[in-house]
Parts: sequence; C-alpha cells; structure tokens
Amino acid sequence: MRLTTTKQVSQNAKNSPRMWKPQMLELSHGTTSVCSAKVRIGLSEKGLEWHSHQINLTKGEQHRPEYLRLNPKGVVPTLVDGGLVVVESSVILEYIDDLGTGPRLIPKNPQDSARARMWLARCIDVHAAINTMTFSTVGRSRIRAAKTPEEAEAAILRMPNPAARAKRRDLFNLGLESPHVDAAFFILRSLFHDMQTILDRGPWLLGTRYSLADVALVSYVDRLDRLGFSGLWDRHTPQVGRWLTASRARQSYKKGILDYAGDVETDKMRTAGAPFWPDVQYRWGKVLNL
Ligand SMILES: N[C@@H](CCC(=O)N[C@@H](CS)C(=O)NCC(=O)O)C(=O)O
Repeated sequence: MRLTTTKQVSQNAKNSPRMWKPQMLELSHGTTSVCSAKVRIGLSEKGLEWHSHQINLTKGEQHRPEYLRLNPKGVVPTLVDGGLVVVESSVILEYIDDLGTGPRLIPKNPQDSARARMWLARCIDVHAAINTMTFSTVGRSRIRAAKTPEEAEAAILRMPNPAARAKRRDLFNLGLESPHVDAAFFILRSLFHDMQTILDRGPWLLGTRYSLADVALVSYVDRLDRLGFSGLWDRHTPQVGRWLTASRARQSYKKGILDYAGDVETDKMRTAGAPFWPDVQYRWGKVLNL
C-alpha cells in the first residue's frame, strides 16, 4: 500500500548500524492517531530509519483490502520489517527496541524491565479510554457536522471489528452519557494516580531513567491536553503535567507529534474540546466520587 510515502532518516541511525537489517522498516500510520504518534516517538528515540505510509483514517483508507491483509482489525499503526508484520503499538515499540540501534529503552534489569512492560501492557486500556474521550466529544461532534446519521452508520459498518463498531455506535448515540465514558474515567484516574506516585520519586516512569514506558504514554496524555482536559490531573495528580512538559521538551515529541499535528491542528482540537470540558469535569467528579 503506497499512499503518501516518505523516507524518514535520523542522524543517529546514520552513525549506528543495526545488528539485523533485512529491509527498511515500513510504518503505516495516521497523522493524528495517538498509537501512530507513540511509535513515531519510539522510532525517533531509537534513531531508526523508516519509510512512511500515511493512512488517511478520515477517508477510511484503513479499510482498504490491501491494508486489511496487514492489519485485519483495520487500525493503525502497522510495522513491516521484511517478511514480518507487527501490529499493536506497544508490541511495535518492544520490537524496535530489540533491533540493536540507539539507546536500550527497556532496561536489562529484570525488575525495571517488568515495570516498563507493565506500563506497556496497560496501554491497551489507556488507548481505549483515550479513544472514548475523543469520540464521545470532539470526534462525535465532527461526524455529526459532516455526515447524515445514515452516512455515519455506513462508516461504522465499514469497521471490521464488531466490538469496535458497537463501541463507536454507542459513543455516537450517547456521547458523554455512554457507559464507556465511566469506564474511561476509571482507567484514567488509576493511571494518573499511579503516575503521580512514581513521578513523586523521579522525573520518569522508571525513576531517573527515560524508558519505553515514557515513550508509550506521552501521546495519550498529550491528546487529553490537546482536547483541553488537563483539569483531569492538574489538581490531584500534578506530576502528570510536569512529566508531559518534560516529555514535550524532547526532540522525539517534535518528530513524533508536532511534525504531524502542528499549531493549527492543536488550536482546532482545543477549540473543539473546550465546550465539553464543563460536562467532562462534572461527570468525572460524579463517577469517581471526588
Ligand atoms: N491497540 C491498538 C489500537 C489501534 C487503534 O485503534 N488505532 C486507531 C488510531 S489510534 C485506529 O486506527 N482507528 C481507526 C478506526 O477506528 O477506524 C494499538 O495500540 O495499536
């Protein structure tokens, strides 16, 4: 699948040969997709070269038969390395960390390695929560403005995964009243609580050392901030905001996020998210008994 294809070359990669190099890494990704941004950040931190295949999610390019052969759920990102197809953004991050280029982002020490992998495993739930917060608010209002209910349903029916279809339909119909929103609040509250506890002791999620855990989570927290929902952590778990600021100061944030969603995109999302904040804040307090 060759849509917009660009070769990304990092300075580090030129200087350090990979231990195993069957082919150029090929990443199918979406510009504003949080899971794609997460992998782009990882590739930048590792200093790896990669070829870009942009998938336009709004146009439904993720449902094209040639893409579904790589990723049957019809979601981004997908990494191809020679004959190997890797799906699931956290698994892709672990794969690229194993390739031998750049700094080791999962420590060798078994305890720290387990800690990092637990953050990575948690990303499945965290992604579901971020997807919920995006589609129950800004995503829903964008779709309602652009499509008739019949067109919106037709787009939902093109999603190959029945569970994802049911969720999207529920968010489209109920918005912030969907039970998925209560589930998202539970996941996010516990995420912020655990981040606060760890970050009280050091700048990064494994303490003093930047790791794949930080790489994996930044695009999710960044999305909530872009929606204008940073009030979810500002008062009770402020270390999350400090960690986000530190993560944004890294070159990989520019490479992974800003180069794809610059100021215009950021302003659009913040403006679109602002009207939802009072309701989000009210429900957060109610659901979590805060
Ligand atoms: N757990 C998967 C989630 C992948 C996923 O849902 N990606 C979203 C973008 S962040 C997507 O492709 N959505 C397209 C759609 O729902 O049609 C991962 O981390 O790779």
